[in-house]
Amino acid sequence: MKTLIRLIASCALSGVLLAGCVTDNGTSTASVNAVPGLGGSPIANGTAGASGTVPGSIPANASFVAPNGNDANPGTISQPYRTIQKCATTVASGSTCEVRAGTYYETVTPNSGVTITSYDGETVTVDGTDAVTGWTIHEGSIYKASIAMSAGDTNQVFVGNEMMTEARYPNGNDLFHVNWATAQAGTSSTRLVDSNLPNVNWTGAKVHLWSGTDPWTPETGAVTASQPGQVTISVDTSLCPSVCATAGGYYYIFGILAALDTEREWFYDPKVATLYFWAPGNVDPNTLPVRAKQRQYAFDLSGKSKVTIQNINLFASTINSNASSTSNTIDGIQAQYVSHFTALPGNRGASYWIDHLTDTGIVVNGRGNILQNSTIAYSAGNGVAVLGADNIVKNNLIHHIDYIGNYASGVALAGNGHTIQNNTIYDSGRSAIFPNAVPNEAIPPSNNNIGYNNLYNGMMLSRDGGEIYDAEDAVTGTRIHHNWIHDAQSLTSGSASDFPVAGVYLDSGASGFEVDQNVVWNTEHESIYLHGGGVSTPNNNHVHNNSVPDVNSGAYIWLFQIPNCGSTQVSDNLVLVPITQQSVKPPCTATSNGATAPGATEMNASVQVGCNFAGCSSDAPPAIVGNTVAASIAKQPGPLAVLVGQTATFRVTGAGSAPLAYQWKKNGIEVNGATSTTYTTPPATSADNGVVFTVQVRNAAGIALSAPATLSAE
Ligand SMILES: [Ca+2]
Repeated sequence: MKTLIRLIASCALSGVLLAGCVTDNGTSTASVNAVPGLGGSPIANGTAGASGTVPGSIPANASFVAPNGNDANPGTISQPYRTIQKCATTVASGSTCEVRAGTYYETVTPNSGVTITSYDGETVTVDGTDAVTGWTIHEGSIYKASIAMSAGDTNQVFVGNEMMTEARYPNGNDLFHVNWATAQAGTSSTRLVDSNLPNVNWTGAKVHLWSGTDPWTPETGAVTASQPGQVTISVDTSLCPSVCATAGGYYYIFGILAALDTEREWFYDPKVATLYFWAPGNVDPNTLPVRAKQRQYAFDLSGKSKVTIQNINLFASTINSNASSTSNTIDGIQAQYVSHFTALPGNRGASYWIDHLTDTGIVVNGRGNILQNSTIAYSAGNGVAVLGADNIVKNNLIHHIDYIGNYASGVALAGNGHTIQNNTIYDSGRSAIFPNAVPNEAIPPSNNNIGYNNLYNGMMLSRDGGEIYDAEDAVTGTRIHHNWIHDAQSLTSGSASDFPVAGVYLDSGASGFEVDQNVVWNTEHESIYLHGGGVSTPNNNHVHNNSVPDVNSGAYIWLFQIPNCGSTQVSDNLVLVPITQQSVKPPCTATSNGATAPGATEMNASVQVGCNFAGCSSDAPPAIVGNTVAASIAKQPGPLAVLVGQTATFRVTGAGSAPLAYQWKKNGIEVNGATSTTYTTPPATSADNGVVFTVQVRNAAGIALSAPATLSAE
């Protein structure tokens, strides 16, 4: 490690090409030396769907679909079908549906063996929404429209492609920087006390809690009575005090017209089939492209085999499959807002922390299916649900997922024999990857290959979890290897702030995993955590040849409450903070770990980590020089919205060896005297709306620039 002096921190964000940096547009300084134990470069060259349609190459057995077509047509290029469904259920196995540019509002259930692709690279979108029209004034700036939507909790309203907010208290639009209300003294498991609560009758509303002594999941309940400054709630209390309404805990209220009090908010009343909406800018929504989600699936491959879906965009809808789906290929899709729900559980009595693990995101079920070269963004639940056996999820970009914050994940991985490789997964409410036995507890997630993924900004809305997390499963042959795992940081401090927010977390006796050749940094608490949970079966985990370029006091490998090590070994890990064994008697084997240990010897700069198209790259691991770690950004400053006349305080969490120096910048220009971890602006003027702040963090070994944080001032 002593040869590593050049900086490799913050490549993607610095705006300055440093040695070892590869930018999103594919330019590279190409001066990366092998960096034992740290390296690996996200390679950015080209766009998703590189293996897709070759322009001008039309198979002889192709039929055509176009927005100006007609399903009574023969499906030729001059007389195309109108719907993808007509084509995909008319043509024989082995045929191709070439879809012309346009947006299609349907759920397609194709014949087996059919390929569905965009024609000649044209832009094709299958959209789960329908237009909402016929708005009349309800009251003030609130309009209403008659529409039949779901009576459940999956409704979603857009203006164009922009998601609106289901009316709530307190107001806030950001899915991850949630504007929580805080319960006050007097709160109990069945009563929320808050003197800030607006004095309206909340009876009949829903309440969403992130609260308790160990709030590893949120949960949703009902408001059954309302008084000034407090409400009575009906919610599952079986996990109290871990997950439970309590003073200091967080909550918001929604699902009631009384919460609709600002622009962008909507409320749907299924009893009268009416949608209420306060449009952005207080305008008449008849002048806007208001859309409501009406279909869960763009494609349903249940029971289908050998279907290929290629180079198609999805909006507000996803792709489903079931245990009988085999050998299907999903390639080069761009999917936004794949799944949405608001209540945990959706069905009262279900286990809310594992709700929607199998029915959200792109559902890859059955056997021998492939999802590749695709981008999947924005989901309340999973990015991808993998079930069944022997499926492949590779070279995908998955981000802004699990904004509900339960166990739904970037990739929720049930079953066995799957390969999850070269994916970039960032900005997740809890885990990036969750190998798990749900829903079939009899099938542990064995023989899964989780490698070469770039996983970061996980655990944003959770506690007591990790970027890769498993609980209780006894597996064989599952390997977690050659991944970058970094910046797992809860966005909101509060109860249980000192609980694990880890890189790899094998919980409650999870056993049989091999964890090797990973590079783990800037995780909030614990880098790799083996929690035996007092389970007496052998722990049998093998943690070796990982590198942890992190000097934070919490950046250790932790073995806790393991009464039976079995074959567990922790060896050859490059760590700067000593490994901790606690309530492990006798201690498990731990040899050759430290600043001179071999570490992730195979992670040199030629190793591709994450996916390989625009948007896949991230900050690279910070350099280690001797025992010094270069500066980096552990927690990025978030966007802030204030009223004109108010100040705004931006915050960053830097990492690396002390001392760290900070310099905030406004639109790229240094702000005089703004040199700490926080920066408070002067009172905002309307001219400050849209101003971008960044912060540079520096130490003797390196320099890092944060992602931009925008100030909104209205
Ligand atoms: Ca509101």
